[in-house]
Amino acid sequence: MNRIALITGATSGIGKATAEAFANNGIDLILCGRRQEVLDELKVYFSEKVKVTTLTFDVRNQEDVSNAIASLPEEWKNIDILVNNAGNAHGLEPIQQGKIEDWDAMIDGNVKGLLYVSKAVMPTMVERQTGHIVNLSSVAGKQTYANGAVYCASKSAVEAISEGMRFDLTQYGIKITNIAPGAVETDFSLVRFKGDAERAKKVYEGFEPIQPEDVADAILYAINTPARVTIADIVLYAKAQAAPTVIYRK
Ligand code: 8X3
Repeated sequence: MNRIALITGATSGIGKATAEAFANNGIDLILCGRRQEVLDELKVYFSEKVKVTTLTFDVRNQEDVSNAIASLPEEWKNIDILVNNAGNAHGLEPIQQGKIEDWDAMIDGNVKGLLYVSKAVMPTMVERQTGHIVNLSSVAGKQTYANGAVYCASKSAVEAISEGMRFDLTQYGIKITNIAPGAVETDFSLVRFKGDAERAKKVYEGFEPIQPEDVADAILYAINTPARVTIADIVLYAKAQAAPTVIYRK
């Protein structure tokens, strides 16, 4: 029987690339996102390889998260792999100029959203004494940078939650993997800069950024190790990147 993975933020970027990598490895998919039409397209596309179902919710809405996951039919309930990928950056400015709505979006999505989804999935993993939770953190969670206080704080929280989950869930045979990517070329910067495509483009100019497929590859490695091995933490930098804000451009 195929393993079952639930992926949040599956409609684009790292989430979508992870879905592709999992489908190519015969892992059935529960694709979660906010855009129903994109989820429907992906369902058709991945169904050629594996079984696929979709759930439409915003991770920030606890009731929707809990209802959606509870609505899964019996054959989808035994989730083997949870990929907590949904998350975004909103704004890049000194903290005194930060916008409350941006702070709320980052804390609610990157931190509380991850908790809401995990809350709905962990009990069955504990009951079954097996499972693997992959949390998408960031190098921003390991090192704070100027103008990024709240985004970095939200990803620091993910780091702490990954560690905490490992303390609490290891005894139930559940593996926790924390993945911290650096500069990945997705719509991350477009969202951070609120649709300013010019500014977003500049982030990835003059060097070769990580591609979503590279992160998916790391996730695939982590979930395919022998049962005796837990990959606790993976940090990925672009080759030209030495720290979150140190990138050697040509
Ligand atoms: C995204 C990576 O370095 O832009 O999480 O914060 S960075």
